Amino acid sequence: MIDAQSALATPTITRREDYRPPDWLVPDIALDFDLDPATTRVTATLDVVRSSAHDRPLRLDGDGQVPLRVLVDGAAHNDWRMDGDTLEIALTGSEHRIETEVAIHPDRNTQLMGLYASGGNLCTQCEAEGFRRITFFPDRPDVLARYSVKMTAERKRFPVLLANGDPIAAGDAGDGRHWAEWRDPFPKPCYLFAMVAGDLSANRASFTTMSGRTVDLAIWVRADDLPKTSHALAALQTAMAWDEKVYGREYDLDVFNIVAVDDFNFGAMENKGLNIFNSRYILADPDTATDYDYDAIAAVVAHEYFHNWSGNRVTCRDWFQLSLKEGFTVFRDQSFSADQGSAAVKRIEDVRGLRASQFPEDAGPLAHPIRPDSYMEISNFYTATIYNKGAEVIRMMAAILGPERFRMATDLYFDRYDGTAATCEDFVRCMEHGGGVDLSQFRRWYSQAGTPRVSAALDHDAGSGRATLRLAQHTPPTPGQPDKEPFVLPLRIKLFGESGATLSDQQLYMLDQPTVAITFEGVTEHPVLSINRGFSAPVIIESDRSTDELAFLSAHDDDPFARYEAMQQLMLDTLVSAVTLGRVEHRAVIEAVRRTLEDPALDRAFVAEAVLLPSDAFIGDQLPVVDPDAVFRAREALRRDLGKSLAGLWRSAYADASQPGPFVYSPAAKANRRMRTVALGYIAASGADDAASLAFAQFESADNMTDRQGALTTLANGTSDERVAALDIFYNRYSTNPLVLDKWFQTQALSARDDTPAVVADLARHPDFSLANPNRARSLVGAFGVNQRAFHAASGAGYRFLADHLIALDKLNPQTAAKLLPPLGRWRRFDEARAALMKAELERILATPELSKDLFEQASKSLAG
Ligand code: B3K
Ligand code: ZN
Repeated sequence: MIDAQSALATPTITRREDYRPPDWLVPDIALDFDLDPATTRVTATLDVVRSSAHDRPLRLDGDGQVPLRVLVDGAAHNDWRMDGDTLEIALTGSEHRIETEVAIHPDRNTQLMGLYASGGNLCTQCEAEGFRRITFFPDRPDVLARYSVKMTAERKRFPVLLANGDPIAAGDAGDGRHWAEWRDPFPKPCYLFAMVAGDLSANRASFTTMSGRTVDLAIWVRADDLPKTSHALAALQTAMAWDEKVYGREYDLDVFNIVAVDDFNFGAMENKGLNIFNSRYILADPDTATDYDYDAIAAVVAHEYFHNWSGNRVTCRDWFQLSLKEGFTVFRDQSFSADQGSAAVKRIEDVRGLRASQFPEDAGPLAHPIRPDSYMEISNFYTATIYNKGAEVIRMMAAILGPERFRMATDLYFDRYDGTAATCEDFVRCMEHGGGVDLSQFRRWYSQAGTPRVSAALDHDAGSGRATLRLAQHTPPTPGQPDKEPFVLPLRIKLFGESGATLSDQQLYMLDQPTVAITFEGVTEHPVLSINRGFSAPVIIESDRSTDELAFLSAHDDDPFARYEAMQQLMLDTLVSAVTLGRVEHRAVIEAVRRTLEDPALDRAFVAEAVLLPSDAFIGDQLPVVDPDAVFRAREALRRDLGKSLAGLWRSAYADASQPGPFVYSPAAKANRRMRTVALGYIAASGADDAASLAFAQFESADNMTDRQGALTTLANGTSDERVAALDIFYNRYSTNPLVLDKWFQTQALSARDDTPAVVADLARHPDFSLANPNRARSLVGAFGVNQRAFHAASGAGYRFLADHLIALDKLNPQTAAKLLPPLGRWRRFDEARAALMKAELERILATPELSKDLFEQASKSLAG
């Protein structure tokens, strides 16, 4: 049974302003698990302490269970009652020992929250509120307890028994069963509890910390998968060393375990000393994982590891503070990844991700500040806003403070709040005290939603040599926030002369007023404005820069991000005028791409990103009303023109990037592979006769998944016979590897072909398709939802498909269903006919009996917004 919500009842709203400290603390808890997939018995012994002089009862959260018994101080106790799912126990003293026992059913747990079965093993997921599905407890992050955990299970099926902290003892329990005991000395909130029982093998290594302690590291997977764990293990060691060097943070237990499971609601989980991962963020070898996968694995391993300090040692007071740990930890993992390869390309990828997922969120019905004020279901707030915009907000503070003062401020934060549950306000105060700055107005980033728009106009008076830059900021209304106060926007600005000379050195300008005029003296030639360099503020810049100026910056700006940005703007301007005015003028883009391809000084990894056109969705975001077909046609026309006009350059880029050699995962080799597939895409776009055979040859001869999938994607977008052959070969070769099969589904769901909606509908009936596995559901239903043209087919078939699958998935796994809803909520951005079809599907979802509160919240807000 999932917790069902009647479609008619409105779920309760939790509000930030209602926060009250806990009535009862739980300094210690002992858990005893008698494990079995069908029925697991959980005995919990809680030492509870009244937190102040009050007479309120002890209230322990549950979810679906009833206590089989309740003991207080060792004796049966009758003064308890169930208030819905909450166990309420009347207590007289200030300290008591409470013992409860429940029975739970891991193999019936399709929500994958609490204790569940995956691939024959048992594992847990507790964040945010899954612990209450395991046992009765005050399930809130500001109740920190020391855990000791005993597990007993059948030895043959579950030879490995893991929990948080350090292993204490193990032994035989008779009857083919065995037991193990673990203890975590660090008090933690229950969302960080974890336990795993399974038939697993470990890839082991060790790490010597800065103070000379040895930590035993292990990554646990199915024995067959062991060879695919070396990349993740190396990334873990690199991340541990990086956190010592950059933040002075040392690991604190004797062991650090990671377990990979196939059924997981998101990427991974930072449970203290026992991270649990979606196997897609652990398993990699050249044959099955792309460079993108390798990078993502290192980033997620680092992210979860970094949480040991930003999240675990210092945790969140309540779930409204989620960005305290997530925004900061994303910023830390982004900085880590930037240090491992090309920082410029990493910044480009991060900003592209922000624009693809966070900007639309900020512009739509689900917009919320990085510190929300209310929620119905907290699982719905693990969003791009909390994570990625949250990271941008930390990045801005780091830029304002500068590296040394930022480090002093983070030291102060870790020092001051170690072992406690803190707030975003606590963090900002540390930035102020440690950094010696006043962030009063800056705090608006925590309370106001929406993406600020900054208009920038530069005037030059040649006679006086004075240039005036007029900046104005405006943030559009978001749900519940009609009027916005001005933000503090740190903007990196530089002026170039058209000769390439620097007319004004880079400065970090703090825009904190609605409008401002900045003057530059001694500007002797026509200045070109380079603004928001490095994407120093997460805003939309609206500038009056001409095509020539953008072309100049795309060739000469010395900030690689700004250079990329100028190219993107040039492409966007070209595509938007093709869509809105029907004006097809591709010359400037073609010349800019030509210069970039021909510039020998540029890193190939950068070139491969810079020559890519903006996505359909991002082009759509620039239009008052999105016309998905017109956007697609305009983009395809420009791609074809680029392919044809620069045919020779694509061929030589392809050849240069195809130098033979064994697979290596290095920045240079990655850049080559990226360039090869980008060039192949343009060769195919040009309509060249040999494009399909070239792609097929790459597909067949590839010794790695990056090249193979790159070729498959190119073929999957086209109409050649090779497409069918390649899809079949790929399927047969990888039919037993679920992670690669996900790619097979995803590539088809993202295809630019006209028949994608029909293909996707067929794939949903494929024997390998299942909604029960979140990765598989996302690979088809999730990918289709972001394929702008296919999803928004005028018939409304795409909307119906998504709604059908969300309704079905909600019965199994509401959290994953709710995550896939946002594309339907974007109806205000489309024409009336599409908007009406989208709204009808949202209404159909809302009319579904026993809808979860997860899906109810997303659908009702999407309809209202
Ligand atoms: N903290 C987890 C996310 C939990 C999501 C719960 N719905 C992983 C992470 O951000 O590192
Ligand atoms: Zn995180």
